[in-house]
Amino acid sequence: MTLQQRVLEKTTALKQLMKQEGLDGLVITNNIDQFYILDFYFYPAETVLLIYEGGLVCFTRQLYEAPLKKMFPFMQVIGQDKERTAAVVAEAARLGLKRVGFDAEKENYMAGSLFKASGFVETGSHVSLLRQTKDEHEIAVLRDSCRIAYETYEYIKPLLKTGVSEFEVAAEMEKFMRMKGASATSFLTIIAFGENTANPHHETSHRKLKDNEAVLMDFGCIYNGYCSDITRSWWHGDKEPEEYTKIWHIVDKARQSGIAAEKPGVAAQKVDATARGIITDAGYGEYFTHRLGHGVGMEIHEEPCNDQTTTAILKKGNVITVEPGIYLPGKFGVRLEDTTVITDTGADILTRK
Ligand SMILES: [Mn+2]
Repeated sequence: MTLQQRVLEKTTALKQLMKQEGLDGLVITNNIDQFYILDFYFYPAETVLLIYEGGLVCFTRQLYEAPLKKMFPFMQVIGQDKERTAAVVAEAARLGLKRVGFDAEKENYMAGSLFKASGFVETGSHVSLLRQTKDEHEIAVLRDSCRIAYETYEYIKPLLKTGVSEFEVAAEMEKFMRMKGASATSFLTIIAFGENTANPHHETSHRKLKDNEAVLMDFGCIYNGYCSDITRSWWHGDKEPEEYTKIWHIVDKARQSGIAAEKPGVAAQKVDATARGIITDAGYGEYFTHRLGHGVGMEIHEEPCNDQTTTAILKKGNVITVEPGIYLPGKFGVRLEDTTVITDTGADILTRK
């Protein structure tokens, strides 16, 4: 599929959603949403897209005007370095648009106030809704991104020697991912040794690895615009405590049961409940202190979320993590995480070779 066809497919889907809500125009100011639609990365707050039945208008920095016109001959490009919000309002009036929506969740207060004062209406996140369901092209890219993360784990595991610091390990992994073509990490790489593994959101530090202690790593990369997310935990040394082995296997069973529960039509809440049930039944419920997982795509945390209160129903093309954990304060913790995609009949693990 050409870039033009992909843009057309996405704008057509958006126009469908706009129609359902009685909108004849929609402004998109979030740069990741813009990246999703155009496959072109703008920095935050430098571009506004206006979609309407008859076309697509892009208000952006002067320097992008010529290259964008070339890339997207079907798009009207207006290079304007200042007062873009007012220009969008003026253009909507010139086009005779009656009801223009803006994303109330993502809009910043200043621009949102001006849009509202100009008669634009607050709407939900239409682009976020589309982004929840990944198409074949997106799944292929996510598969590559997750494969790189998995290969990084395989690469680094034998290199973890006593005396190495959490920072050194993180740096080595991040270099490996960049060499594989990743543009960045998908979030701050978490490397935890010893008692640090009992803190689910540990901040990587100068702490050095000692003999016989727990290791936990939670990381991912951004590859061609899409994020990966993986967590692995293991014992460094030959004197693995019985309790560590025990909780590792409980968490692994919870991870496998969660993934086995995933399929189209199933409530995301039920996937959380299935995995959580394994940990609770084993007597460690109070030590699993976070949600089971979250959607992954162009951003590391997207919908649908995999927790105890969500009303989301899983659909083919959703990409979500399953990441149960048990954290024993002051001692050690185990978390095992895979990124998965919902298929016709179940779920596929993406964080693998
Ligand atoms: Mn995660």
